[in-house]
Amino acid sequence: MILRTFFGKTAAEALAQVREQFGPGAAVLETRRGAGGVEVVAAAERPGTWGAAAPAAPVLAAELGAPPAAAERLRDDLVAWGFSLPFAARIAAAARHNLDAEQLEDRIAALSYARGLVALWLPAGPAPAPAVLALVGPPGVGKTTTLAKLAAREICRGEHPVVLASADGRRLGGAEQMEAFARILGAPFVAVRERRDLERARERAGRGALLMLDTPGIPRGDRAAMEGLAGLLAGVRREEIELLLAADRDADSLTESVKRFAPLRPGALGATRIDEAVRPGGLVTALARAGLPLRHLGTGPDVPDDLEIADPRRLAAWAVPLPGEPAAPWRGAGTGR
Ligand SMILES: Nc1nc2c(ncn2[C@@H]2O[C@H](COP(=O)(O)OP(=O)(O)O)[C@@H](O)[C@H]2O)c(=O)[nH]1
Ligand SMILES: [Mg+2]
Repeated sequence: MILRTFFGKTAAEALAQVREQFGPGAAVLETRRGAGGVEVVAAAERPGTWGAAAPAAPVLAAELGAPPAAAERLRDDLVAWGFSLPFAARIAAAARHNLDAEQLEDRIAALSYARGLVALWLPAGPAPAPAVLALVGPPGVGKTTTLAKLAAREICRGEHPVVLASADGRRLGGAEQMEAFARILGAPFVAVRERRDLERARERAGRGALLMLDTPGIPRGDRAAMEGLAGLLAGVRREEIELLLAADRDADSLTESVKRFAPLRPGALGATRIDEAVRPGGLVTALARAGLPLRHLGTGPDVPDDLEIADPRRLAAWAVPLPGEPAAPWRGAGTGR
């Protein structure tokens, strides 16, 4: 998606530029009056192509001025579901500018619009075929469990040889847990202590194999552990490193985790504990802020069943519940509907 700011002496002038560059269906997210005129923030998937993917036919009907009560209600609903206030306000502003007054007043129409926008804002994308998959994250987020789920599936699919590896020498029995699991699955196992071990394991696995690496949880403030793991992963490509986030945490804690794990250069995100999240907007806010593609969802503790390939539309439907809709798609998950 492309976000761009347009300037004009009047709102009409700025909006004409939006239409010219982004096509007739561009989504206007924000309109601000400045000293020299009007500033409009607009979004499109690609210039001129928004129309095909827009969640609702955009009608630029709203006037500049105080937000109507219906937009405030939408914002407050989103905040109650865990979305950060600025993120909820951006969605409400977009709804205000792209829905007509009747649609905005209709709670289901307004929430459906918000849901569509959230799905568009969640970065996703097909996973490249990696040679390595390393899961990283805070202690207890579900790295070992998620790797076990993924490994069981990969081995069942049988498309390529799988080697399991663990760099978790930190937690008592950390590596043994993965080793025992490898034995159950009949897959080779390698304990990895340093970068050389990882290189040797890759050589041993051979071309076309997938090396699945479990890593130790890095607690807050443990810079030495973070540097050690960064060194170990230095030869692994970004898209082969997936940072796991626990969906039952709030937006700010998750954003802090994303920042803290940046030295490991994760190129993708996964979310666990979807089934435990009461306010799903926290995860969605953090994902949108991070701008990294979401790959996997852990939807419960069971190996290998509670795992999904992330689908932004399904996640958005979970995060923005509509009144009267059937229960959340994942066991125990979501807010009361
Ligand atoms: N409810 C729920 N529990 C999970 C999920 N993923 C992992 N767990 C549980 O979280 C705990 C920690 O998981 P573990 O894989 O050891 O975390 P690690 O320290 O990151 O390796 C275990 O009790 C798992 O069963 C999930 O998606 N949902
Ligand atoms: Mg573990």
